[in-house]
Amino acid sequence: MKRISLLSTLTLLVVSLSALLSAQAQTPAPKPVPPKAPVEIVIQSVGNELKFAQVEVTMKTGTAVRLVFENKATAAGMSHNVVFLSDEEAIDRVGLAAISAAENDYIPEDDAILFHTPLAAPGETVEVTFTAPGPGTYYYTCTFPGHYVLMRGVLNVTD
Ligand SMILES: [Cu+2]
Repeated sequence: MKRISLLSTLTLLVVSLSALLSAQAQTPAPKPVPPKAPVEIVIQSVGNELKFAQVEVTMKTGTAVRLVFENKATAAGMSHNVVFLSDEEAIDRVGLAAISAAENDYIPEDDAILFHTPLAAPGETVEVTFTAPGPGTYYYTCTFPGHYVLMRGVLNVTD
């Protein structure tokens, strides 16, 4: 009598376990959230001038950004980059220091440098990806020798 009752308890347990397992198998797996594609921002230089076509760009804080820089120059030696800086005063300091940083593609050591593109030869397109910093006003310049004097822009990061 006792043996039968144990056997039926076991059977019941096995039945409920398999029911539970099959119920789990039928539950659809949660859809993976696709990573957000980065927002693309394009900055160009103007012909053979020392000028950015876009002198102000705006983005939301925390946004994944793919910044594309198109060097529209055709004249030899008109290489450019886009170097983002934490404050306006840093433009002159970094621009001057860059003159002696040829071995590092004119990117000097400076804490104010947030991110930068590689150096683009005339006609070349380069890019850099980054996460937009905290809300505030930032600046960008070209650090190819002498260009910082004229090539400047403002990056606005909003909440
Ligand atoms: Cu330049």
